[in-house]
Amino acid sequence: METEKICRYLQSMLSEKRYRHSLGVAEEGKRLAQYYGANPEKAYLAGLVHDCAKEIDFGQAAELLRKRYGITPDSISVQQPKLLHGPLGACVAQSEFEIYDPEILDAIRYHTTGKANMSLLAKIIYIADYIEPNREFDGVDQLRSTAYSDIDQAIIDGLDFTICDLIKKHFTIHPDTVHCRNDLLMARQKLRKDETQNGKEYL
Ligand code: DGI
Ligand code: FE
Ligand code: FE
Repeated sequence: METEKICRYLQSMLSEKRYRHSLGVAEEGKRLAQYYGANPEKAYLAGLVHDCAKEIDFGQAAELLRKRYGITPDSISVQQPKLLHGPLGACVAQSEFEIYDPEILDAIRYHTTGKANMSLLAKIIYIADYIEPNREFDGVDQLRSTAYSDIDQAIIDGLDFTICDLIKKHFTIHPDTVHCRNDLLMARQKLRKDETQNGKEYL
């Protein structure tokens, strides 16, 4: 489906504020993709539609996933139905917007929790969602600057922020959120270890 048609469709599904946020994530995603050498068109499209299922009634989301798309949601997401808008969004993007690119669908599916072994595109959408120009929270400018110097660190910082907030509210933490953070921290430690070991060889 052409982008213009997707935009019109999205406007009918989302509040004005959520639609503006989606355009912000699309633009930020495109910028990050240009900066990190990912595909800017894919990033724009993924950003544009990432929240397409956000305003589907919480009560209906699990049922829709099961009955219409044949997907059984995990128990944490059923208990916290906000978490369903990523997986449901990937289904809607495919069935309504005719998006079939698995990398784009994956970026939409995991944009809330992240996951282990994220593609560069998925990382870009995760962090673009956090730092797009309409976002305002303490520390957003710092996170914006980290996003353009070290994207993995920016995602770790975003996850830390989300996890701390969830803990303060006594909310559940989705295993994908934990796996994503562990994966990035382990990769970071491995990199450091490799650097140290390589350093020693030159001594
Ligand atoms: O859809 P957006 O508002 O643009 O942003 P998002 O898709 O990142 O959703 C953020 C919400 O998701 C926020 O209310 C916190 C919640 N969330 C993120 N990770 C987890 C989570 N909630 C639970 N229970 N567990 C998580 O791991
Ligand atoms: Fe979202
Ligand atoms: Fe979003």
